[in-house]
Amino acid sequence: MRIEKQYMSTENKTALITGASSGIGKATAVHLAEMGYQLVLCGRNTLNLNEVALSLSKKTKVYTLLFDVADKAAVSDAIASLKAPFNEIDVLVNNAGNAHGLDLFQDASLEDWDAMIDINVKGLLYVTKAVLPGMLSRNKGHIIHIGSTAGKEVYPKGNVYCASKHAVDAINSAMRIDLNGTGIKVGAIHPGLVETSFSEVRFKGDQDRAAQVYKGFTPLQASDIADMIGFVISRPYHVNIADLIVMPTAQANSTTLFKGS
Ligand code: 8X3
Repeated sequence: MRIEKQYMSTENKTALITGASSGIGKATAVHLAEMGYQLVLCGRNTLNLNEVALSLSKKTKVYTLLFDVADKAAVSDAIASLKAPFNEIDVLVNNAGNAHGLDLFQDASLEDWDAMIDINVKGLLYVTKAVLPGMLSRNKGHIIHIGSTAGKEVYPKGNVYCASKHAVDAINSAMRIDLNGTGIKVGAIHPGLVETSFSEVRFKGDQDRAAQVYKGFTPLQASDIADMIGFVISRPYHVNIADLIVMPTAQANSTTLFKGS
């Protein structure tokens, strides 16, 4: 049987990336601009977001949307405000997400838990719900969730961060069932240790503690995950990468890491 290969052309295609002002989101913006996508870059940090947008504007059409993914009304208003040529989203990269704290369950703060559930879970749902109607009306689109190895297993003191990423894992699987037959692809990429500002945010600005996380081995870089996203969205139409776990070679799982190489 001959399977017709329908590679996704990027001509006039638009990708919307949340958390695009730094880390994996920023690297993804750079990578997708290279691939020829038009970009809608979303974030909360005006200065950083504009800087990314400006640097990519020589390569492709870029539009920025400033909103907090955890603010339901702001999310739907921002997505509804998109006009041509940015209003037909072909690829949604649900990247915005953070860890707040690394504490025993009994010591962790409710504020940290709220932040992780609001951003990592509710934020992802709000953005997806706002983007989906357009994809459904066109019977096409590709949604990529950035999960985590913390969504596949739990580790000491990871409690609610791990729970939030397990929720992303469940949402990814559930959406694939409910959207089956609509023509929309849904998949997740689950990174292990990636050297970004992730640990600095988790440890509330403690740079020394954050740097320790990535010492003694070669961690992934944000560009490694951007590269994976580029791969996933450039498969032929009949191929959907549903779930992809990516770790540094030195990492076997959340608690097994070979340091000293
Ligand atoms: C990032 C990976 O191991 O710090 O989500 O949770 S980990």
